[in-house]
Amino acid sequence: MPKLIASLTSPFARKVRIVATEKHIEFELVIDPPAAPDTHVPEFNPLGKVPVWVMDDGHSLFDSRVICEHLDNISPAHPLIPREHRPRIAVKRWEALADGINDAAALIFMERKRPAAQQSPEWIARQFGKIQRGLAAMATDLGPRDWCCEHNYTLADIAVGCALGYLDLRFSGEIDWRRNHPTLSELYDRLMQLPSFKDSAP
Ligand SMILES: N[C@@H](CCC(=O)N[C@@H](CS)C(=O)NCC(=O)O)C(=O)O
Repeated sequence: MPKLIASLTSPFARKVRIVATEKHIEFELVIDPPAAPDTHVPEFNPLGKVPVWVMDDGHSLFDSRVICEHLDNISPAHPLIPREHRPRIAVKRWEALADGINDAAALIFMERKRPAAQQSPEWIARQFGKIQRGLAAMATDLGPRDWCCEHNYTLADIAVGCALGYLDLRFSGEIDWRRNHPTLSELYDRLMQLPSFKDSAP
């Protein structure tokens, strides 16, 4: 059985777990936080990041975008990335935006773990700017629709949901995305009805 090396808080790993579940692909979840001193993650991903998908022949795949595309291709269940060029690129753009919010959020989280004197408030503010602009762009692009793309549930919704969930985990009380962007709040509530989202909540 393939293995997913992950941490339980990683929004990128959550995206992969949700995709695998929607695609009915079985896997063994191996929890290995990459910042732990005894982590084995670099043995599977030279970049030392999770998620990593280890196939039955021992070949490993990273990062989450590559893994999600792989999973969408190997199972016919519930297509999550359109095959046609324009809608496909639209889904990938949503994913890039949501993942970019996660990158900025993770960087702030790590910066704040450094001794106070070594932290850069300007750099933290720069990352917050990416998150706030990213949220505004997602709300604008979603408009009044139920789902991000083509009126269907796709990888775009999964990626956005994982970013929103991660903001709740790291910045609840600091970034009020639900009040500022009610349509994103409705989208997240809709996603949290799905067992794949409920079961992977950080
Ligand atoms: N672009 C990567 C990002 C993965 C990533 O940043 N993962 C974080 C956990 S949320 C990590 O492993 N960080 C450890 C490190 O950067 O050393 C992906 O989509 O998989």
